[in-house]
Amino acid sequence: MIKNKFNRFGIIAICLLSFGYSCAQKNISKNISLKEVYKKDFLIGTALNGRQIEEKDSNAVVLIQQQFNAATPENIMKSEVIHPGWDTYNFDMADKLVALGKKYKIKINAHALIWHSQLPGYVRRLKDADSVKQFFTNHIKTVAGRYDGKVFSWDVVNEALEEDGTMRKSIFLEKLGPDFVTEAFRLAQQAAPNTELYYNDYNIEQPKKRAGAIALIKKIQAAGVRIDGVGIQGHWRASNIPLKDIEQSIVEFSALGIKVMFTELDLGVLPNPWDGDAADVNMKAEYSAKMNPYANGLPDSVEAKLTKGYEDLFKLFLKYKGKVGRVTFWGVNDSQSWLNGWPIPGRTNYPLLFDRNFKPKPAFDAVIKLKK
Ligand code: 9MR
Repeated sequence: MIKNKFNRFGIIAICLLSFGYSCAQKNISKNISLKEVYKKDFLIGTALNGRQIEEKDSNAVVLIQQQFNAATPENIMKSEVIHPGWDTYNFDMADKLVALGKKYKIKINAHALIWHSQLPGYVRRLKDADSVKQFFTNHIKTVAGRYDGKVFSWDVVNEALEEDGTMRKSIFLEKLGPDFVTEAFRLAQQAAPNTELYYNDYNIEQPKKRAGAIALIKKIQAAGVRIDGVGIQGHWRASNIPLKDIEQSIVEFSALGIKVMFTELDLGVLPNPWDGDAADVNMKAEYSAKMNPYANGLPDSVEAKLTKGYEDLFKLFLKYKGKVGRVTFWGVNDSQSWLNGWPIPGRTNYPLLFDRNFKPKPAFDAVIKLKK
């Protein structure tokens, strides 16, 4: 009898405890929200892939609406997807993204209007300057025009610079000359008068590339063309975040009278086959188990580095909250990150604030704590 009573009591106690635990779990995601905590400081964004835009990934959908008030399409507005033939446009996914933004009150940053990468095959094969010019003009007018006022902002030109600050040797530089950046903004300004217009690139916090970006932005401004902001992508390594350069960049870019955005933030924790950080999608290296050391989980010491990295960065972003307009993570959770496949395919990386089970990581807590 006594034993039975104890059993019953024990079962009730276990139920109460687990009920409390699941409430606590819900509270983490229900009540603590990055976008709420940072709402007076800057927008908090995420990159969205196709499945997330179509709301096929229900766990992601929960986080997207709770945590973010800005979103960038990871791939579906790039020219190879949205403009697959000379006279053919595919607006299906971009329209769905705009609808998602409306539904969850998420500001959409469209990405990327003019970019040398992920171009449709027919553009890569163009030989004469006139045809390239025609594609360039039609593309900007049609795509930016369609989404004017429906998206909040555009990455008008993406990655037009080399590491030394000179212009990247792309099809646009080769066929249209160095003024193509100013021209892209001029056309975007006409097609999308109600949309903010940004220049976006990686490593532009680095002094030489930053100087190139500043020269580019000044040139656009000197031509009387509108540019509203600059996006520093922010693909860094947790163990090597260039905080001083980032701070200097916020100061120098904002002195040009434009907003500074961190547009593709992720902090890789895996060994890099080369020195330095980059985000050039054409760079690839061979897989080896040695280069994938955390396939079965992240050691506490590395997790701590990641947490500290995010804490340092957000401290800096908060210091300049009047100048920083948005901080966007390049993915909702670790499983989605491009860093699992680049520069070495098939690795397990941990660069974001939510883990593979959509649970907030210690780095999330650290970022939230800065505001408590
Ligand atoms: O995250 C994107 C990945 O899914 C694509 O395969 C890749 C292809 O070019 O592009 C990735 O996003 C890039 C972004 O559009 C521009 N900056 C660098 C990003 C990471 O490569």
